[in-house]
Amino acid sequence: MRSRARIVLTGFLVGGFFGLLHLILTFSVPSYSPSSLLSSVYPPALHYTRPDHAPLSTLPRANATFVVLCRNSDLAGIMSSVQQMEDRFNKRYGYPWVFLNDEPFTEEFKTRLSTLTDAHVSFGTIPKEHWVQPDWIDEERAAQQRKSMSTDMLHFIPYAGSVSYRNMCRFNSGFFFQHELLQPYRYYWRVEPDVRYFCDLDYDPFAFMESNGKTYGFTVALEEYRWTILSLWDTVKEFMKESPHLLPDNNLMSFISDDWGNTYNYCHFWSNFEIADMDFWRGEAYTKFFNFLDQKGGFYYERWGDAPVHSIAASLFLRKDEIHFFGDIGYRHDPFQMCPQGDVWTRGRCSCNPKETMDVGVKSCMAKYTKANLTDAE
Ligand SMILES: Nc1nc2c(ncn2[C@@H]2O[C@H](COP(=O)(O)OP(=O)(O)OP(=O)(O)O)[C@@H](O)[C@H]2O)c(=O)[nH]1
Ligand SMILES: *[C@@H]1O[C@H](CO)[C@@H](O)[C@H](O)[C@H]1NC(C)=O
Ligand SMILES: [Mg+2]
Repeated sequence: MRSRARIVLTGFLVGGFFGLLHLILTFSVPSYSPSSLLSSVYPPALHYTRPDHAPLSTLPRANATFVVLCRNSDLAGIMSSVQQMEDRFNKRYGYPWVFLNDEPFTEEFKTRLSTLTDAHVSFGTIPKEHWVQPDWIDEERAAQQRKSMSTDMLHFIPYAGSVSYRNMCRFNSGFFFQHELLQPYRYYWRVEPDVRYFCDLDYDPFAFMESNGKTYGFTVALEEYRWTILSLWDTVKEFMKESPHLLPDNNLMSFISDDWGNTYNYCHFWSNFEIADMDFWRGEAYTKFFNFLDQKGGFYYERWGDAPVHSIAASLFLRKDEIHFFGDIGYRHDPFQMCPQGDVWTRGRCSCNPKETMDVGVKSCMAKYTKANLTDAE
């Protein structure tokens, strides 16, 4: 009896000690910092540093890179996207990653992203003049517009009051491909935080673009919120009148307009996924087009998105055969997704619900794309 009592007592003491320790650790450290606490618990060997010469795939690669624009606060979401891309495709190919931010990336961000791939990774800060609202924008007018768009009770306009969102849209429209870290490359695949890649990719889409003469690739085509681009099409028409020679005959005009260019039907490619050729954005037609749009101020007075801007340019300045629908790359960016159909779905071992896909539905523009793609130039 006595010894059992002692065991019980010891149990209480030991349990109490650890319980107290737990309490102290949980509550008595108000500025609980995971990294400092963990570094005292885990042995240093667990702090991963990527070797200088990590093994890369020996496959011949296209002149291409992944590109990510994000904030330090997007860390968790972008780790998830990068890991999926590596698992589904890039661990077999070793294409480099370029991360861009309007502020410097933190050391933690860089370390954590570098651990997810064996490929070359680089981190860049965006020059101010490629990001901030230019001086010649009338801030009073822009502020007034932001206010009336965000208090518009009739239409829901996402990010109506945000300046940084507008900076982001303008940067993605006219500047990302000018960043010095992207100069060595021609093709890019844009990746965003918190997206899903549903399928294994058993071929190289960059090499596909190159060998098939493709310039712009997409997965989701849908309608844009019209209240963000009220004067965009009039501006585009003005540009077309000025520079008709930039439009090839067999372009994709009938994807974006139901009346031969008189009005915009709001169809666009969802630019959070893009596999495309930066030399197109760097070329004459797009440079003139972007500068024309930019000086109208619609990136700030309205909220022109890079998706309609890229899509309109691709549909006007490219031949339709230069645009490619990646119907085999299952992809989700909330709240929409494209899930491959038929045997493509099996080949890629896709994990998405094939019934949920933007190929169909009221807001989808895939029917229009398919029709426009089949119709010969008038
Ligand atoms: N560095 C930086 N990146 C940004 C900023 N705003 C947006 N981004 C990035 O730009 C891309 C598009 O922004 P999102 O906030 O995803 O915009 P969205 O896709 O239209 O909308 P949701 O994803 O539904 O919020 C993402 O990769 C973001 O991480 C910013 O102010 N700074
Ligand atoms: C890759 O493409 C870029 C942009 O077109 C070009 O400047 C660069 O020389 C190319 N690199 C190679 C190795 O072909
Ligand atoms: Mg997004």
